[in-house]
Amino acid sequence: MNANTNSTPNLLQLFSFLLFSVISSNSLADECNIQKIEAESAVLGGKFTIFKDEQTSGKSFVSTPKESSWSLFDSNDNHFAKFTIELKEDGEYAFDGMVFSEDNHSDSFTVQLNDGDKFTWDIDSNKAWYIDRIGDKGSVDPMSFILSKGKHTLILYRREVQTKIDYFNIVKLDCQTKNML
Ligand SMILES: [Ca+2]
Repeated sequence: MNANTNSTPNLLQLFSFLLFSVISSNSLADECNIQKIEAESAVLGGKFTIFKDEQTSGKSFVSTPKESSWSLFDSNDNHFAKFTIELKEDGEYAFDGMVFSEDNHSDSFTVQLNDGDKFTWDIDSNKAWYIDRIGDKGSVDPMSFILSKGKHTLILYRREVQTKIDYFNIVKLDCQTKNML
C-alpha cells in the first residue's frame, strides 16, 4: 500500500534531470570544433621541424630543437609555423592547441593572427600532452576572435625552444550546429 508514496519525489527528480539535460545540451551547442589542423601541415620556416612520435595525432608534432640558449623571448620572424585556415562563415572563434612542455624553459610560443599584434601564448609545463586554448599571457587568456568568412593566417613563432604542438582545433564559440565538420 506504500507503493505510490514516492511517486511525487521521483517525478520531481525526473523533471530536474530532464531540465538539467536540456540546459546542458544547450550550453554544449554554443561551442563546437569545426576543423582539426595538424601542426605538421603548416608551412615551416627556420628551426621549426616535424618530429615523429607514434603517440601523437598523425604520428607527428612540430617544435624547435634544443639549443644552447633556451630563452628566445624576442620573437624571431625567421622561425615559424604558418597555417592558412579557411572559415565558412563569419563568427567568434578560438584556437585549441594540443601542446606539450617538458619544463618552464619550453612552454611558450609567440602568436600572430593575420596582421594583428604578436602576443605570448604560455602553456603549462606539465610534461603531458593537453589542450590549451590560445591566449595572451600579457592580457586575455584564453582569447577569442571575431573573424570573417574566408582565409586567415595563424603563425606560431619560436619563443622558447622545444615547445611542442601536435595539432589545433578551430572552435566556433557561437556554434548552433554539431554537423559542421
Ligand atoms: Ca600532429
